Amino acid sequence: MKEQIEKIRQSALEEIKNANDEKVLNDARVKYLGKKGELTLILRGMGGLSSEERPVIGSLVNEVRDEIENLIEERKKEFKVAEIKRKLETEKIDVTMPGKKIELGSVHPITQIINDIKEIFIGMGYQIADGPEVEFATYNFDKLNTPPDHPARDIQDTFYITDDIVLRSQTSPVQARVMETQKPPIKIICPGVVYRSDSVDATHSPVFHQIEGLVVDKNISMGDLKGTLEMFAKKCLGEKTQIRFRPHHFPFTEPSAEADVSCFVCGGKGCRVCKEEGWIELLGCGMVHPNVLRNCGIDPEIYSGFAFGMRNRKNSNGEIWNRRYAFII
Ligand code: 2NM
Repeated sequence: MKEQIEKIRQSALEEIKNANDEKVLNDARVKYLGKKGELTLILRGMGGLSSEERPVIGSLVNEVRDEIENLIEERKKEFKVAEIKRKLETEKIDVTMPGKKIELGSVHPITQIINDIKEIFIGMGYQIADGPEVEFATYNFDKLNTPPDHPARDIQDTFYITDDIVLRSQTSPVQARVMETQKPPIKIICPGVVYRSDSVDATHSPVFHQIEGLVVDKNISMGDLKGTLEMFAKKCLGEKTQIRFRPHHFPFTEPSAEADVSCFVCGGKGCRVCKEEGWIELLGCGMVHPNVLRNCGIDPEIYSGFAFGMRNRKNSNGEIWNRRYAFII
């Protein structure tokens, strides 16, 4: 029996010494010291031994068991130390390394041009106004002298929430609200998103940005309108920019006009951008219709005003490829 125990000792110690991971150690523990382990079986079989042999074999088994256990523990510690060493070597942090670059992004081109235009008008003494994008049809149409049978009110063109509530198709309802609540002099611009029932194509989007302006005071004339918009065009597109006015029609202004600017690419000679015209359409404008003033609680016998509106246009690739183009009708 002694030889058998000696054999077990030899092979157990051999296995444990050669182990190269913890699993092998655990397997060895089960194999030799587990419930059905080789050493355990020897202990169980000691019943048949003489009373002299029993304590000798018993203490030998205990000695071998301790030896095996100690070696297993020792090897486990070795593995732990090796693992820590490996981690220390592979997971070094160099605190002097530059940090990860955080991408900042940039201001959207439409926001950039809106900000520029706001600055120009703030510099001329204007205030910025805003209002709801979901708007009463009265504010979007009726107060602005746009009667119920006007084509712009067709469900083909405007998004209706109910019969009386629409997604605003222009920012003029903001101006109607300002006229109702503030006394002249009024000098405001209203930048914002507007909605029209258009399918997306190269030059259309159902959601787009608009900037409208309104001045109401005593003695405001078409001369004020022309001077203001000329100043704006030069500040926005360059001091060499020329502006011209063509008669037009809008329900909320009388007289009404459209304004073109000399092409800021070719200076007016004609090029691809201005389609060889030398001029590019910039905005719509006019003297506020007396009905509009009256509808908003302002006496047209005392006050007059001008208004204008411009919207952003996509280029033929469906993108704004130069922020100068962003607000050209
Ligand atoms: C335009 C063209 C002409 C306009 C009119 C008004 C208001 F509220 F005073 F009646 N706001 N904006 C207006 C005038 C807008 O957009 C092309």
